[in-house]
Amino acid sequence: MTAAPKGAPASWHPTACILCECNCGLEVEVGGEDGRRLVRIRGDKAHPISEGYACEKPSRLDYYQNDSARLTRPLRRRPDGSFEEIDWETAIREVAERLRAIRDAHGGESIFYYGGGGQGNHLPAAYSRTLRAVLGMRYRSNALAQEKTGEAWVSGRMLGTFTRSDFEHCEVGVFLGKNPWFSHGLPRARVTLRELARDPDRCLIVIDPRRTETAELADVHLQVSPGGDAWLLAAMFAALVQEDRLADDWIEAHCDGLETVRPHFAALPIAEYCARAGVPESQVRAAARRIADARSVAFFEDLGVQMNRHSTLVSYLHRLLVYGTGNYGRPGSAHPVTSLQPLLTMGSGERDERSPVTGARIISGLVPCNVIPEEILTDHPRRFRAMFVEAANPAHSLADGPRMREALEALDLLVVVDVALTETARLADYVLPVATQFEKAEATFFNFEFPRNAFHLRRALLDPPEGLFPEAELHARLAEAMGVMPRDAVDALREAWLDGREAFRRGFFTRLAEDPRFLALAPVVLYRAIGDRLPAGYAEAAALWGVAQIAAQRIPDSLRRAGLGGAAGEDPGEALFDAMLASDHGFVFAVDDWSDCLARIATPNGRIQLALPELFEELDGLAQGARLDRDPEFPLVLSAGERRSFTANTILRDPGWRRKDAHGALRISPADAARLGLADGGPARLVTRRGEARVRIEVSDRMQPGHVSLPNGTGLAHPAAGDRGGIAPNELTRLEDRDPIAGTPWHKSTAARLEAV
Ligand SMILES: Nc1nc2c(c(=O)[nH]1)N[C@H]1C(S)=C(S)[C@@H](COP(=O)(O)OP(=O)(O)OC[C@H]3O[C@@H](n4cnc5c(=O)[nH]c(N)nc54)[C@H](O)[C@@H]3O)O[C@H]1N2
Ligand SMILES: Nc1nc2c(c(=O)[nH]1)N[C@H]1C(S)=C(S)[C@@H](COP(=O)(O)OP(=O)(O)OC[C@H]3O[C@@H](n4cnc5c(=O)[nH]c(N)nc54)[C@H](O)[C@@H]3O)O[C@H]1N2
Ligand code: SF4
Ligand SMILES: [Mo]
Repeated sequence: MTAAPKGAPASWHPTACILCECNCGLEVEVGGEDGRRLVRIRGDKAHPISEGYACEKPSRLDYYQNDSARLTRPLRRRPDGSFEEIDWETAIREVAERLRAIRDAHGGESIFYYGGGGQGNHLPAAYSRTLRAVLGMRYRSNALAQEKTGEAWVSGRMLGTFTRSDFEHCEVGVFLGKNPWFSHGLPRARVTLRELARDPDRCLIVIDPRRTETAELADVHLQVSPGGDAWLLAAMFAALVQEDRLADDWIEAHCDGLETVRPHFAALPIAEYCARAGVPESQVRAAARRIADARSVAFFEDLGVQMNRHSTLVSYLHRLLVYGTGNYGRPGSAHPVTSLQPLLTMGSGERDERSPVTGARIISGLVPCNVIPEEILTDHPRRFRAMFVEAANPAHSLADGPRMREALEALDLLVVVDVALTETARLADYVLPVATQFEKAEATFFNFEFPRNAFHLRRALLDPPEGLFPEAELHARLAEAMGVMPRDAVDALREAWLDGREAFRRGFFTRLAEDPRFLALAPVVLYRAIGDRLPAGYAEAAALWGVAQIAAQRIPDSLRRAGLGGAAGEDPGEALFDAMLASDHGFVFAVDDWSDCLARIATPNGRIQLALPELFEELDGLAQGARLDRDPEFPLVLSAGERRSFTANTILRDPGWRRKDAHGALRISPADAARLGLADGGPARLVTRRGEARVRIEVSDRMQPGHVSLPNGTGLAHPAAGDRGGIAPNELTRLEDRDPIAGTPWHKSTAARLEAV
């Protein structure tokens, strides 16, 4: 099955980077002594989106593939807390039995699913659907519910659909709490940024308290005070309202509610708000005018505001600027996303679903991450009693690490599916190790480009080591152990596949018509039926056959324009699936047209809704908060978790991978360092309301006084870590520091103080 059999001469193989959502196409030379090393890595010129681009990180991917501490056997926790290795038969049987027992005693709703994929691996989420459906696991979450759910809520109500922006063609590009020079998030980020910065007719605007690498390139850097964005954006929109610079005709043609919104800004004291935001009023007004006058504006909001105070309100204010200036639906502006499989479900808010214990708003089907411990640590009858964690590390990545660990330990059952003995796996009752992302077919649904959008199914580069297999196999075995795998359907579909797609499709849909519950089993049935009949290295792609059928129903025109399913007698779903299996370098699956964007506004009346009354109280309340009150005990604002050159969430665990900043230093302004008597490279004690840590100081003139920052993804337990490795940021953050609407954390505004040691 491997593309590079042991002992064969090394050669280049197409795959993708798994370290951020861009998933740049890569070519990898597999070799080394044991034939299992990722020896050399380069950008893949044949990839339709990244076109040969890659940043500095993927050259270190062998630290992921060949981690010295990789898990090799299933582990079961002993009563004394230590682990013992068990065989797979025992592991699968016991996990299935214990999950079922909890379901029988307390209902499937008491079993919580977390994860399903990180930056490179979304197929586990497809296969786990079976487990979730069979057990009736109603509640789930993942990392999106600590960053994107506020934005999704706003976007859903205003537009009924999610949007991204066209930075390649915009006249003005605005980054709000985002540092794409290091975090990327748009294709070929550094190329696009440089082009934008170099062109005298275009304008790059960065809103960030730090003078980031992106800000250094910018024409305009609005160096907002940490957490001051709501005042800044409110002032910008108010300037447009008061100077009569909104795109009135466009608004009248496509939007509702301006008359409800306008009074909240008509008399807003712009000077006061600018002072609170820490940005000169003249600069704020000039930036607002530049946006209003531009032919097209692209916006990107990210963690600097999404993990901060007023985050949902800021997402709203940001969109008022976008729609208020008509920047939707034309080249260089915001556009809808044609997804192969939506990552976030959207609604215009008619359903109000709540978590069982705390009653927190569930957005896009995801329970807010910050309430998870409170949904466990209680005697409430509907509490979560068990958790199935897959491809995620919540004990490290979610707010309040100590409380999260306490919650995970209080569960009746914790099952963790991972490649490494993570902070979360250490607390599990069962740890189920799986094949890495280079040992199975994988893909992500981070497909956001427009008007051409691409998908990349990667083939396995290597066989997994003896005794390990992918999540697809794991979920198939769990279904078999629970006695729900319909053997007859598997056998019939296996046969039908040999008779051709027509017969296969007929067989599948006939079965589905007879029994609608079959849909939930489809992922593992498909894997068992056709996994081993797909081309070598693609077995785990089986479930994508189903994804392709659904996409063919949902976006037939986009597929057809991409050349899929347009020919007479050609079925679009089959054409899409075939293209997946035939495109080692990725392929364009959707071609859209800017002229269709307005028709894709998915609110009930097809118009953009500018008024979100739920947010007006918080908006008006900004007037009272216009003076900055800092607790004298915690006078600093800590950004707990920033993207740097060598950070990649917790995907690479051995700190040896980091070429720079191995210690994950705390960055501080020269003025604060001098005042506190702290030296560059020296130690200090960092104290927050939640915890404290000994940090290493990096004095940096990129920081403004009062603001300090720590990297994200550091402080991992690893045998090679020694005294390196840095601080786990969530030892310092709190659950209650969260957005009132979306429950997203305020990691970027953690109150802190520093002491000399
Ligand atoms: N190198 C690297 N790249 C990554 C990742 C990684 O781990 N490492 N992770 C990926 C993931 S999962 C994500 S979600 C993205 C996130 O990508 P980004 O959101 O760009 O990441 P951050 O560096 O966490 O935060 C962005 C900026 O917010 C700024 N900020 C802090 N406080 C404030 C504030 O009050 N207001 C404003 N306006 N800005 C503020 C910070 O100074 C920082 O420059 O990156 C992805 N890319
Ligand atoms: N304080 C603070 N906290 C943060 C952030 C911050 O800025 N500040 N950033 C947040 C953000 S934006 C994000 S996206 C989250 C990310 O946090 P998480 O969603 O928890 O994910 P990752 O750290 O990316 O970890 C992915 C896990 O998948 C495992 N893995 C890798 N490959 C495979 C595979 O093939 N199969 C399986 N089953 N597992 C695999 C890895 O070993 C790792 O344990 O962190 C968040 N936490
Ligand atoms: S931009 Fe992201 S996906 Fe591309 S090479 Fe860098 S880390 Fe990997
Ligand atoms: Mo993220």
